Amino acid sequence: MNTPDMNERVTRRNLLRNLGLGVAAFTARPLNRVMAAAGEPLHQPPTEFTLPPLPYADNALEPHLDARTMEIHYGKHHQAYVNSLNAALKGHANLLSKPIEQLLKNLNDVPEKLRTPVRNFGGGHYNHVFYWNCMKANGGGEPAGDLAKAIKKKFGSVIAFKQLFSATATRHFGSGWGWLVKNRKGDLAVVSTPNQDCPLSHGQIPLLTVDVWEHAYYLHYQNRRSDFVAAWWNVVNWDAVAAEFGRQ
Ligand code: MN3
Repeated sequence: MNTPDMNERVTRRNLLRNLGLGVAAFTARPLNRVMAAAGEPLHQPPTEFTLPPLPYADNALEPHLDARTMEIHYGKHHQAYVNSLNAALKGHANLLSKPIEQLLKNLNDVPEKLRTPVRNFGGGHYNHVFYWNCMKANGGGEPAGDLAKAIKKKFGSVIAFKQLFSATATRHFGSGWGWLVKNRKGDLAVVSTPNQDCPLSHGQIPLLTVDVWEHAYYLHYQNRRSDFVAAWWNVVNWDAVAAEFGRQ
């Protein structure tokens, strides 16, 4: 005998099947989003920003980045940037449907009233997605191929590059990010940005980043930012960095 819950579930599933969306769409998206699509073309532009899945488990980067830090950093801090961005842009469908990269690259095209929220919350969203993707379980080691050649050409050696990057990230005053970027001339550069500012807004292409906000390390490393950055090299996903380098 069906319980009311089961009946409801069956009814929803039939509805989705009738809409041609299938159970996969039902499980992948909140029901209200699927229901809103009823009667609309299936390939609507996105109507809000969403938190993409973390590309690994919360504890995948241990012992270098602990599970509790990852859980709060991703599930609370990153989610809050996404929520705040959506709230700030509510009613601006033309902005909500654009890729975040595009908004950050062209901040001056964003209406002045919305520029600061896009810079802060949009930057917070983009920077965190980029950061998660720069790391993996059993990462670390050395860059290879064309990326390694470019690093050696610019900085003299991989060690010299790592020293400069670590020093830049560690000495950045206050909250912010350390980056390896490609600048306007196509040269590699190590920079830091304050708050949630994104290199894309300065005409730079991000290749690698480390989050040096205290929330990124305080639970495990307390005030020892340099220890965190030193440990972080052990989870760098050099394949992802090389892919960004090759893509641009
Ligand atoms: Mn952060």
